[in-house]
Amino acid sequence: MEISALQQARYRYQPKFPRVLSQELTTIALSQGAPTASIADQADLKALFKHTYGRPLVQVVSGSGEPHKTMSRELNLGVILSGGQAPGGHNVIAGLYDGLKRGNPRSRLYGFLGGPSGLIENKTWELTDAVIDAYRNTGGFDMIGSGRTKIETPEQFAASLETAQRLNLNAVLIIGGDDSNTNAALLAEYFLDHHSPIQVIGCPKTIDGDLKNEYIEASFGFDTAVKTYSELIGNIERDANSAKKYWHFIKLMGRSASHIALECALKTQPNVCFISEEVAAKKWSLSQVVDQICASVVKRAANQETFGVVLIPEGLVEFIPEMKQLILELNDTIAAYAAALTDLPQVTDHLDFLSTKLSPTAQELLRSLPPDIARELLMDRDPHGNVQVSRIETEKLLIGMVEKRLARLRQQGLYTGKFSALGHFFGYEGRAAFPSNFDANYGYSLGLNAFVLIASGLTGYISCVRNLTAPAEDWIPGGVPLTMMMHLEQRHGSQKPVIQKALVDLESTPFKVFAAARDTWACTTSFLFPGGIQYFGPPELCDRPPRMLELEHQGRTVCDP
Ligand code: FBP
Repeated sequence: MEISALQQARYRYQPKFPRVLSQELTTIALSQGAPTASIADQADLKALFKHTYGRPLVQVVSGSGEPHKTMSRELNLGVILSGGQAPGGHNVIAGLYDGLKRGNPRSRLYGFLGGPSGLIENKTWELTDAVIDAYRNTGGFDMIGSGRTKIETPEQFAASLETAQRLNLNAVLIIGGDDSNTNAALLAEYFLDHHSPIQVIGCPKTIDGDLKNEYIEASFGFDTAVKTYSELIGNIERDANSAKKYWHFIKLMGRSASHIALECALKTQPNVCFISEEVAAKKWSLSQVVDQICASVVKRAANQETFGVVLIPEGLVEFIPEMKQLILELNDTIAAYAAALTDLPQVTDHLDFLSTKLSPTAQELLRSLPPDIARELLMDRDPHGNVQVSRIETEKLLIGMVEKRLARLRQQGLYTGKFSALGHFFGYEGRAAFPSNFDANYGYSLGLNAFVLIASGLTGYISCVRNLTAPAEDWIPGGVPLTMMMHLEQRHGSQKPVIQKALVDLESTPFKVFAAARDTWACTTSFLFPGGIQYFGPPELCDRPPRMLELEHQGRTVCDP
């Protein structure tokens, strides 16, 4: 197979990782903090996770005294990539593999093919030096594939245990987002409940950036995805400023949370950017969202600037109160009438059927939406019960509404400019890019650290590496009990234990920095052109972490568990 020049060069890149993980593995140890509690619903979660609830935070430290023989045990491990692609995933596997072989060259690593279904259906591939070397520092998840199967039925749990036992596994590493790590927690608990010593460890993956908290500073993949989108946005800004004839409406992936939109806004300074969490907090209606875009269009037209850029987070519609209510009602109704709906052939039949089950306000809104958007709202939920927001064309909905509003303003003599808009959706472009140095280093460190957690006998933990704005050598590896990040949530019509999604905090420094600048960006042309990801060169250009992380960490010191 032909290999590009960049891929050849990236094979030679040596990921950087925490200093403590570079020493002889048998000399490192784990320090433990106090017992932990879940973020809410403690009594319910304690009852659901009898074996794994309340375990302490741990940190990898230089050991003293006796060498830790568990690090050099011969082990069989399995690894799963779960959910959407995120740059750095192959490096997590490479880090896990290198740790495993450093511990004991006879140890083995199996990749489960196609995501969690590979575990259920016993579809594996043994990962060897040749396989790992072919994927070091590359994007995508094509080494073993991924999938969104949720392990939820008793049969699926039993089949997973059977596969793990048949392969004589000591542990499974699940690399995924909030839902997949919830699955890791459930599987860890299930194995212990069935008297199996097989361990389960999770790893924070997602371009969306919504798997974070006090201990998980970021998920891997976010940095590369936002740098890729920001390059494209900057290029579009420059094109817009050259041609001076288009408004570009750019929807950005990221599910419910607006971390991607916020980071891209900080990097590119567009004319308008919505943060869904603010829309929800201020209860802006769809019409108020449109007002804000029109205000920028009108002001800029008065300065002869008939062009601009609007950033729209993928999940925006879920946060506009009237749309949110409609989606909630649709979720519950679709779950309750799943069987009846499969018998209806046409989307229009679905619309008619569901309309009769919704509240009058929701019915009215559903009928008032352009037919394509109504159809997109009815599409299948993903296996975790989420609306597939990436398939709702919010950019087109907003362009249509802005056009109508501007026509009215023109009739009223309040606007005289020209408005021509183009819609874009950036999502898949960023999920499989060559990982930035930050993601290559972070992914590798998370994988190597996961090996240490496994070799130390832990289960029900997520691999965690902190202090990420410092040079990689000073990063702090450790583990967080998965139950600590959980609460109960309504899913598929009932209360389920899940890891809480992190949304944009409107009190955070990154949001405040954005909010302080956006009025200027709305009427002037303040575009920033970040350019493409730099893989080779000075660290201040190549190794920088996400801007949001830099702003969040200003003046902060990282404490022990
Ligand atoms: P996860 O990391 O949670 O799997 O999601 C990543 C993501 O890219 C979301 O931003 C997006 O909404 C979704 O996956 C798209 O899903 P799919 O790949 O199934 O089209």
